[in-house]
Amino acid sequence: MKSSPFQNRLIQMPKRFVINLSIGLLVVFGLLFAYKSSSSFTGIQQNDPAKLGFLFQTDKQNTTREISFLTYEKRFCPSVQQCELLKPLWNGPSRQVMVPKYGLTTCIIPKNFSTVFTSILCYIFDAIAYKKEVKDMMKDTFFVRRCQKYNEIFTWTARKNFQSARGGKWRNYMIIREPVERFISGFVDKCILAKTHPEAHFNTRVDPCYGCEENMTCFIQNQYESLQAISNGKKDVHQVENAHFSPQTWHCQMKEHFTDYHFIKYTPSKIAVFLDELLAEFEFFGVPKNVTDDIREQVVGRATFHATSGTNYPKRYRNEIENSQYLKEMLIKMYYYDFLYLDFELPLL
Ligand SMILES: *[C@@H]1O[C@H](CO)[C@@H](O)[C@H](O)[C@H]1NC(C)=O
Ligand SMILES: *[C@@H]1O[C@H](CO)[C@@H](O)[C@H](O)[C@H]1NC(C)=O
Ligand SMILES: *[C@@H]1O[C@H](CO)[C@@H](O)[C@H](O)[C@H]1NC(C)=O
Ligand SMILES: CC(=O)N[C@H]1CO[C@H](CO)[C@@H](O)[C@@H]1O
Repeated sequence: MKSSPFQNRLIQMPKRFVINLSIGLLVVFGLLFAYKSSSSFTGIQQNDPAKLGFLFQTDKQNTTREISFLTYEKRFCPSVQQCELLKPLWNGPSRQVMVPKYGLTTCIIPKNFSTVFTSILCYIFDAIAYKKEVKDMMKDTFFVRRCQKYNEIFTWTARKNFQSARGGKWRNYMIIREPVERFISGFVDKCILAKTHPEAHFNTRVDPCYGCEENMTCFIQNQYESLQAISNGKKDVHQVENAHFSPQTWHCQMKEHFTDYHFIKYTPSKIAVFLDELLAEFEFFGVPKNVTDDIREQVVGRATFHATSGTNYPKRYRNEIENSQYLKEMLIKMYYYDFLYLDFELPLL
């Protein structure tokens, strides 16, 4: 279980800063000078973790990543007025699930697996009651959610109503996905497969997928405009499309709480490895072995949450993206700050 290297770096920052202060400063000034556009250069905008030295925390050995991000930022965001990148860390929804008994929490970014994760936390929240009431945890879906009324909250401040049994300490998980993979999976799930799954309620959604059918170019244009409107306060985020395609860094009050989270990268094809790591952590924090074993048994090997993987669609759309400069640019404009803050590589243009 690794937290984002960025986060690790952040935690170790004070020490590193002391050691690397002079080198670091030289590199920073060097970079700024190299871009010699300090007047129009937006840097990462104000009020975000960049102020903590995030982007400019250049390792002497390796500035490739930082330089490539700065290059893209300069290209798509030459000034605040002409910025095509979606805003960083805009505060969208923040649904949190609390497990005081073991001092564990998670903030949920909507997507297929988040439902499963919510059920897992509900199970460990009260294993005995859960076992009695829920026969099949994979059927404890979003619309059922046994625990909803007991341990779900929607703001960071509401956490004060809960006491962690681990001396007031909380381990705050956040499950994140590679932005392009997440986009493809969301598109296939919400715009294509949903049409043939009655429980996905495609037909009762308002203007589902902007009427784009299977046209990803059409969809991404509309989705980008919709998110821009939201971040400018002109639209509400509560709509299936916006909830699933808004940047991950727009969720969970990351603007204030980025450094409080323990990030875990999730890839559906590696669910078994992922669960092993997660459940080993749970055991470390005191969750009984018979409970984690039961979770493993009920979740691994069940196909529900890789709904899209049995089809050809993900491959088809991945190819389409790889061959389209336009789609790649749109993905960068939408998810630049996800790539940056959550430590993923930008698509190459
Ligand atoms: C430098 O960054 C590149 C791209 O992220 C990475 O592949 C490489 O391993 C890094 N090198 C070192 C020495 O960290
Ligand atoms: C997909 O949508 C775009 C933008 O709306 C449009 O220009 C293009 O012709 C559409 N492609 C197909 C195959 O319909
Ligand atoms: C786990 O074991 C404990 C103690 O042996 C027992 O009380 C509990 O019911 C078990 N839980 C499950 C889910 O099997
Ligand atoms: C666990 C869960 O919510 N799985 C859902 C994932 O998405 C597919 C397709 O929309 C559903 O059929 C699953 O129930």
